[in-house]
Amino acid sequence: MFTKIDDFAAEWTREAELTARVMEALTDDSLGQEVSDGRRTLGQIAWHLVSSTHYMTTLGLTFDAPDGGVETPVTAAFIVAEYRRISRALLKAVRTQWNDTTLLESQTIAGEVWPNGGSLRYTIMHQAHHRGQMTVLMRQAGLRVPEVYGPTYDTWVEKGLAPLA
Ligand code: NI
Repeated sequence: MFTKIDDFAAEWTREAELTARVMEALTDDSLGQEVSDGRRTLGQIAWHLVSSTHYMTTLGLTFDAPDGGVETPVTAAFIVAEYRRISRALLKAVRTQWNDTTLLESQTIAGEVWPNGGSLRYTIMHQAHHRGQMTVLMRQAGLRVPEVYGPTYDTWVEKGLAPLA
């Protein structure tokens, strides 16, 4: 969990940029790529990362909801623009409405007691989880995936190295 606002701010800034870069590689056609028949699509997962960020308002932070509501938008450009807006809004809300003491305070979420600093950690882990799902679906949709935590297949090849797999 986070005990310092500055630590969260630094990590969220890095992570949000990684997420936005992945989203910027989306195309409108790719948004319909399904996890499996009839299951969630790439567009729905990308939009989930926008809309789920707003969940932090239930913990007492105040910031604007995504413009697209709960329906998954049909353009990739809209999704990434809203992601950039709401990821900045979350950071601003945390910086201006919480402090290091607030991070140690707990709230009950679905019957479980969570310190606010733990909820912020969860928000980052949850985002990384769905971002990983996105990169697999993007490959399946024929897109090139940007580097997230290390080289991709393409960047290994471009460096003249044998890809690991
Ligand atoms: Ni989720």
